[in-house]
Amino acid sequence: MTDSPASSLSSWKLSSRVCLLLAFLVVGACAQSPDTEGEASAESPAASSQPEPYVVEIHQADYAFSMPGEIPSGWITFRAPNVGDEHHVAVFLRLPEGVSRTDWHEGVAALNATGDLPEWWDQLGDAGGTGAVAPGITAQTTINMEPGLYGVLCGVIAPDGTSHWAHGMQASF
Ligand SMILES: [Cu+2]
Repeated sequence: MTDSPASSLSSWKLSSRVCLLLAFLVVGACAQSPDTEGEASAESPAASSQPEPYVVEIHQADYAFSMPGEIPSGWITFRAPNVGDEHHVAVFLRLPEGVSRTDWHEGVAALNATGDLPEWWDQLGDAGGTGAVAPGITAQTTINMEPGLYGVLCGVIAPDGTSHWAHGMQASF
């Protein structure tokens, strides 16, 4: 026996911390399972073998989104740096059946011009998005995206009293 009681105690503390860390990782994995079980059970026998999520960058400026127009379905991590001088948010809205991306952009333009909502506006589906972030901050969220078309809006109000989307902060994918 070469270990002193003190070093045995410190190695016990270390291993208990490792166990605590592993417990957090297991809890984290379990917390995701209700959403992932459909596809994960067929392809991914263990959490450690799952591929990294597909990452999409959404640059938020005053007043425009810069992001890809095509994104795969499935688990997507959206990273949204705010490179502007005002707060920004990226809200994803799933377009209803029969509404094209052109319809979306024309509908938002008409809303800005007249205040009239397009007839399909109440059929838009909430599809998540990133929270409001201050200038210089990056928001990040991971969402299981269903196949389909999506509109993106920033609804923050500019100093002139109109929405950021009315200033052009809208996109689609
Ligand atoms: Cu904005």
